[in-house]
Amino acid sequence: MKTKLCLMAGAAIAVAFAGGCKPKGAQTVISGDAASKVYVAPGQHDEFYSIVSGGFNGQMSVVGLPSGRVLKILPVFSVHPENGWGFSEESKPMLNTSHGFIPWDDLHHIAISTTNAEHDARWAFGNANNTPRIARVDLTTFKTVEIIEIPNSGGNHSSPFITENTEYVIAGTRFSVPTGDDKDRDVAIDTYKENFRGTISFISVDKEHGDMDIAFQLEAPPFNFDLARAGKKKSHGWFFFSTYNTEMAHTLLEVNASQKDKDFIMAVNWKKAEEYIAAGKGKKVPVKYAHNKWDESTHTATSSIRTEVLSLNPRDFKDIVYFIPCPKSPHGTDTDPTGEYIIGSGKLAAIIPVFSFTKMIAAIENEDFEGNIDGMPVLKYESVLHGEVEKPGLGPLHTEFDGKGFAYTSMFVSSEIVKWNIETLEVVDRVPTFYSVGHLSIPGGPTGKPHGKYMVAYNKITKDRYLPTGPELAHSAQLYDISGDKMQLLLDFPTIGEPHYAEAFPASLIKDKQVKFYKLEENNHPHVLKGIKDARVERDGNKVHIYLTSIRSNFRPDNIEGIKVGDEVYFHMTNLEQDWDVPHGLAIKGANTAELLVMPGETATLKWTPDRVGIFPFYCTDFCSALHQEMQGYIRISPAGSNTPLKFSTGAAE
Ligand code: RUQ
Ligand code: CUA
Repeated sequence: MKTKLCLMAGAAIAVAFAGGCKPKGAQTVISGDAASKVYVAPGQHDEFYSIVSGGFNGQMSVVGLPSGRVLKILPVFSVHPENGWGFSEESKPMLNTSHGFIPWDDLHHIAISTTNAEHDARWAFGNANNTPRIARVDLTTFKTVEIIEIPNSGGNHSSPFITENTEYVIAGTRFSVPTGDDKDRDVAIDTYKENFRGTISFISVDKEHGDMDIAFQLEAPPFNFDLARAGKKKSHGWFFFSTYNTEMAHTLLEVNASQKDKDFIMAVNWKKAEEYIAAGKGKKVPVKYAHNKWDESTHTATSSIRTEVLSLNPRDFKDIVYFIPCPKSPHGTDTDPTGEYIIGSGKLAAIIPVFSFTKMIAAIENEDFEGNIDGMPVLKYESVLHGEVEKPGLGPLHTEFDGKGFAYTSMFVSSEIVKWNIETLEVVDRVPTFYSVGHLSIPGGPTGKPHGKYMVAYNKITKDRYLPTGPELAHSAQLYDISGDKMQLLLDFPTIGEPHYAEAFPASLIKDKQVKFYKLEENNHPHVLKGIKDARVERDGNKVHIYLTSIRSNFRPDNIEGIKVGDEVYFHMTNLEQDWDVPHGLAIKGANTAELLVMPGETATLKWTPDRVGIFPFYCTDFCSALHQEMQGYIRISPAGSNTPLKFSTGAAE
């Protein structure tokens, strides 16, 4: 995405602003008090958690602010050798899809759960862009606990965004695609306008437990849906989607999707859609998608395939969808903390339009329309407009808010952040970023109650900011103090993967709610061991189950014989520890998989098919005590068909 976005401005802008990605005066000096503002003394905690998308590495990282320290990398649409995620038998189903096991995706956006439009930080949601999925991470365990695949979608970029009480997580398709059965989908690409469809999925979230379910899908014209934001407070009940390629081009979009002067923000009255669904107006359509859930009690994921989705065509109901003209190929669309203003950031536009929710409602009531798309009204730009921010800079992408009446917009092409007054639309400050900035993140920034104080810019191009590391350089995050009138750059830190969006919230919301260990008596894994006396080995045909315990600092059993080449060996390891921060690892020579890293009170399974005769050591990978290096064992592998008797020693029984 790096250099491509820089060029995306199309021929005209590319010529006019070539080289515009690197601002002048790039070596700006940081004043002396900056260091003390980000200094978190040894033993002290950061004030905010920030959950940062990993982009093409498929993970989320957890970063403390203001220090910029990375606290954790958590696998979402990725495998993670560090803890065996996607390698253990229990976690593999989390990455199942209707296409089979997919261990990677491109994660762009984070949504932190809210109640009354304020962060409650119970869950973090993330999108898979490539093979459309939405994940939910539990913020008491920092574990991915649910992944739902999105049918009838291609390029799940306009997601996940949430409504103010986390009633719904939405997923809008970036690439429209033909839907329906095989013959409906096997069409010529140049029949795009007739046969391709956009879809917006509304995924309900259970209030208590967070479980997701696709409540309904809205059909939409075959535009590209880029980003979205829910209305809040006065605009609660509405959702706003930015669209581009309303030209409906299917080739050379760089030019062909930049023809029109204005694209649209699609406003959706989802409360209305909900009413129609409740009244039975949805139509069941056959689809195929996976729904994967992690069960905290069995420490195991299950995957089921669903075959139906409820679809609603807003063309049949004249009061669900309205289009607001918006210049020009808008990327971000953002709603301010009051819910009154809707900001569209046209990548190729010279101004930033700010729309008024109140005016939109009036325009709808007065039928102040300039046309329609498939029968769905297009509102008049002037009727909905609150005003335009003049000369903001070049290439506006995303806007965040500080809760004090100001908006901050990232300018990709001119590499700067512009601060402006939401009421008066006056630009009050601007600072350079190093370099081309994508998303911004202010703690609480997208909610009804921003915490202000800091802003992080996630930049696409790093150039000379860090020690070089070969052809690919670390992406950069830059932390600004926004507590005063002027934005002040404080810190520059490298990121994991390519962050797109991030959300930050006060650490106090979750830090005392962290799960410290899993209670052994509540472990319902079918292969759990409740004590070392149960440690054993059992053969079942060519399958061998090794029931293993780990506790500082031994494995039971630790000497195992009678296993043969060609056997399928399952290590079911239960970590018997009941104390915070004492995982044990398990690694076996020659196993074609990652290690296991088993949390206290948890059971996990590693599968191994030994391919040769010999003695195979296994050991604990996590330095768990002074006798960690003693935490080891041996397995003897005999030739296939040999009759070495099954034998194991647990220390207890002998
Ligand atoms: S994107 S840099 Cu959110 Cu994928 Cu805007
Ligand atoms: Cu257990 Cu090292």
